[in-house]
Order: sequence, then C-alpha cells, then structure tokens
Amino acid sequence: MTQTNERTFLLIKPDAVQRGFIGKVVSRIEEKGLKIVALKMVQVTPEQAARQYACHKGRPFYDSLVQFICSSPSVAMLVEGRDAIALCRKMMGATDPKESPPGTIRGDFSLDVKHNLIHGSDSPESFAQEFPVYFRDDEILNYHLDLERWIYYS
Ligand code: DAT
Ligand code: MG
Repeated sequence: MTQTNERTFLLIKPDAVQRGFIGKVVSRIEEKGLKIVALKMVQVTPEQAARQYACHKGRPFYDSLVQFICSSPSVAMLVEGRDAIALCRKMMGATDPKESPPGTIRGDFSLDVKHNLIHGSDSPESFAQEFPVYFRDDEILNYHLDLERWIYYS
C-alpha cells in the first residue's frame, strides 16, 4: 500500500562526510521531493552503533562496521514522503556498490562494500528500531512543505 507520509531513517556515513558529499546526498533527497523532518551531525558512539546494527551482531564484518561508523562524524536524517523507505533504498543502490547502477548514490560515488556512503532503514520495523537511536520524538518537525501540491498529484 502507498504510504504518503512514510518516514525513513538515513545516516550519511563517515566516508561520505569526509569526502564532502553531505550536500550531494541531501540535494538528492530534496530534489526527489522528499521532506526532511529531522537532521543533525552526530559522532556515533559504539553504543549507538551496536543498537543500529544489532541485526548484524556476530557477522564477520560486524566489528569493522562498528569501528568504521564510529570513526568520524556522520549526518543523521529523518525523511518523509510517499513510500520513503523503499524509495530511499532504491536511491541508495545495493549494499555492494559494484551491484549498484549509475544514478544511485552508491553506484555513482562509491566502490567498496564497507565504504558505501549511506545507511537507510530497509523496513518499517527497522525504521522503528533505528530512529530512536539518534532522535527524540521532540526533535522531529511536523510542518507542511508548500511545494507538495506540485509534487503529489493525488
Ligand atoms: P545495507 O547498508 O545496504 O542495509 P546491510 O544491512 O546488509 O546493508 O549491511 C550493513 C552494512 O554492513 C553495509 O552497509 C556495509 C556492511 N557490510 C555488509 N555486508 C558486508 C560484507 N560482506 N563485507 C563488509 N561489510 C559489509
Ligand atoms: Mg541494512
């Protein structure tokens, strides 16, 4: 079912921040017509990384993933719009950038599975688990985007 007001959690990872891609990523979200309802720069702590990536605990790459995500600042965002979860996953591209077509964030700007620039929730359940790691409810802004009547036909 189409969810016009669906929210997703995105994290612009340390490699993207270090490479100067905050603006590029945020621009793609804005240009698509999605609404940013929360955004902040964060230094991810090992505790936050463990909560965000709880589902990967025990995998061979888990320790290096946690170390990487804590290695330098990131940018955490909540984004709202029609089918935002699936749409943002599509805009991100596949986990392994070599499987990501040009036009996606990972496909255009990265080539390594660990340094793949961006995290995005992959389901409503993962969104519900991930966003409270970084945002309190009172940090999420409810506002009307005036351009929406030109973005959504119905
Ligand atoms: P995604 O970030 O596309 O949701 P995921 O949830 O399967 O991918 O994995 C989380 C992150 O872990 C991923 O962005 C990069 C890292 N990762 C996944 N598989 C990996 C692998 N085989 N080797 C190294 N890092 C990996
Ligand atoms: Mg994932």
